Amino acid sequence: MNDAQWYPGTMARAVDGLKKDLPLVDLVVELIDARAPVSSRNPELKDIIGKKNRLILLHKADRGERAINSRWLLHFKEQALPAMLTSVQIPGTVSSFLEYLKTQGRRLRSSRFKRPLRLVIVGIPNVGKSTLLNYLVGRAAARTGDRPGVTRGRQWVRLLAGVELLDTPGILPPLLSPEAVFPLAAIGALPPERIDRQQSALSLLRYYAERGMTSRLTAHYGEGVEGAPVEMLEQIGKERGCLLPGGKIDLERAAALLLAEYQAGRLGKLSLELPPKIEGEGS
Ligand SMILES: Nc1nc2c(ncn2[C@@H]2O[C@H](COP(=O)(O)OP(=O)(O)OP(=O)(O)O)[C@@H](O)[C@H]2O)c(=O)[nH]1
Ligand SMILES: [Mg+2]
Repeated sequence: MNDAQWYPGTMARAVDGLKKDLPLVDLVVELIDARAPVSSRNPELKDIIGKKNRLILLHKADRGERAINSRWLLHFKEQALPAMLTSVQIPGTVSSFLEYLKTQGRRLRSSRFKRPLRLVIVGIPNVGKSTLLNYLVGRAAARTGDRPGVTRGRQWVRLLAGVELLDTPGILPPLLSPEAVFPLAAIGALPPERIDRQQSALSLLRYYAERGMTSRLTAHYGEGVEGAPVEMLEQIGKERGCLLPGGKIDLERAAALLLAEYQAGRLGKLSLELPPKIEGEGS
């Protein structure tokens, strides 16, 4: 599938907008999802922004596993890519980000440019761009929503003395490789009509099993959730009363419920992608 096709129009406009805005900014903040740092990045961004400074925010860090979040940070460090963990649920992380901006702003002011640091936040749909912006600005400067593709307009906002933020839609298309479909569906980055809920739910259940974490599911849905992924989904449907007329289990509803509960963080922290092994680390 061509990734330009899956979000027609909106994506092309967002990328064009970003290209126009780039000459105005000093720093591009790439918001990615800490649970899926591979799939939630746009691989073309590097070429789009060229030599411009970049900072990666592994956002929604509250939803990722702490140890894995830290390993991802190390991974980006090893690639010489500046990165930080952020979450609007963990205020200290946003303060650290602001400190970083303050330092960069000071650096720019004392350089020959003598002007504020200007930045733009970009990221794939639903990664938390508007929420973070609202949090930073401290008022509802941008609309937020739990559906992809909500932001439309754009504006400059003054974040700190010497730091200005451009609120663009900044929506980048993720690359829809076969491996990316499940993590992107699980983090809510795909339009609902593009998601095969049952497949995504089965992938999520298989992933819990692979990670040896099915006890999370039994703790939440009951001891009977075991066996192959489809059996687990059936059991979840049974436990939650997802039944079709005639008493058959409504797997579609069970799948939607599981995905919604994962997205709402009700199943605990779960990182969906693991960083490559770090040198010297045990298995
Ligand atoms: N757990 C958690 N949820 C967050 C965080 N930041 C944002 N969210 C939630 O993520 C969802 C999407 O947030 P938005 O700010 O609308 O995302 P966006 O990137 O602007 O999305 P589009 O405008 O559709 O591209 C909302 O339900 C937010 O409440 C965070 O740090 N942690
Ligand atoms: Mg938005």
